[in-house]
Amino acid sequence: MKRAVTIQDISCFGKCSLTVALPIISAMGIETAVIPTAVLSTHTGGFEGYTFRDLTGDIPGITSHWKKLGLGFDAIYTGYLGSPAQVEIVSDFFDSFNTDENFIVVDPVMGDSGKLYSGFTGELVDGMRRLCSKADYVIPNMTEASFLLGIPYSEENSEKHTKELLKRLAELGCRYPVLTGVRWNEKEQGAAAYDPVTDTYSFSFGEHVNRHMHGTGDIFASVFTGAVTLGKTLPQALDMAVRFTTGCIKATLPTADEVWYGSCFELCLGDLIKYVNE
Ligand code: PXL
Repeated sequence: MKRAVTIQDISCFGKCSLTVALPIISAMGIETAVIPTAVLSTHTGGFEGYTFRDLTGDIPGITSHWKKLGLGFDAIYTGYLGSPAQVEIVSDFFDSFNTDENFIVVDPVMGDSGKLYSGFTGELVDGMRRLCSKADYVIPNMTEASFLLGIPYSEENSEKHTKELLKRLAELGCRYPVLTGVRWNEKEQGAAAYDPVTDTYSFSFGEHVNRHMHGTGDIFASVFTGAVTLGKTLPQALDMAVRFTTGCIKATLPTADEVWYGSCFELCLGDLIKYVNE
């Protein structure tokens, strides 16, 4: 059985980060170890007065215990990280557990719609940029890509712009950049990836639903990580992640009043298992 470890926060309410990654990657038939980086009463995007307990201090102890046990992982996947200090400690985790046989996915969760999430500063962006240089796959949205590249966020969304962003993201040092929130027309939304070695781009699109839903980036990154762990190619992983994320958004629409509560991905897990076995 394949084994992944995912390193991100637990938002106790408001489906995102670990409460999304753990069920999704597990449903794909992959053992999923976790390192919770913080415990929040809710995520930070849409709720007032959330609590935040930082667990950075626990990570070195978990790392050294796992090292003593001789544990290894086929995939290492990071999401929301709460502080620049935490990013450095996760970077040490990569040094301890990265091998020639496994791979690292960094979802540089930092913001959306041109803005950084609550509590994040340029120092966190700098740390994330360094973390991305150690990754095999990085999965920013358009906002995160512009912060990583130090360029102004632009509403421009065209094939030319997508390709330019991907090329520049590859220069940060990761092996394969993957960009989400790609939308060249009113009807479709999807994701794009770039392989700098062969200089090839992959694109995948689903129906565009004009409704922002919280946690969809985490859903995408979880499925993408699971698919690569199972040996799918980059275009196949991209397709599976776009297909499942689009399905989750559509399944949420009938009850989508409080979209910051997250999307109804649970209703779509059966489809995901089918995609894995196709
Ligand atoms: O979905 C990304 C995410 C994860 N974790 C926390 C967040 C967010 C986005 O706002 O606040 C705590």
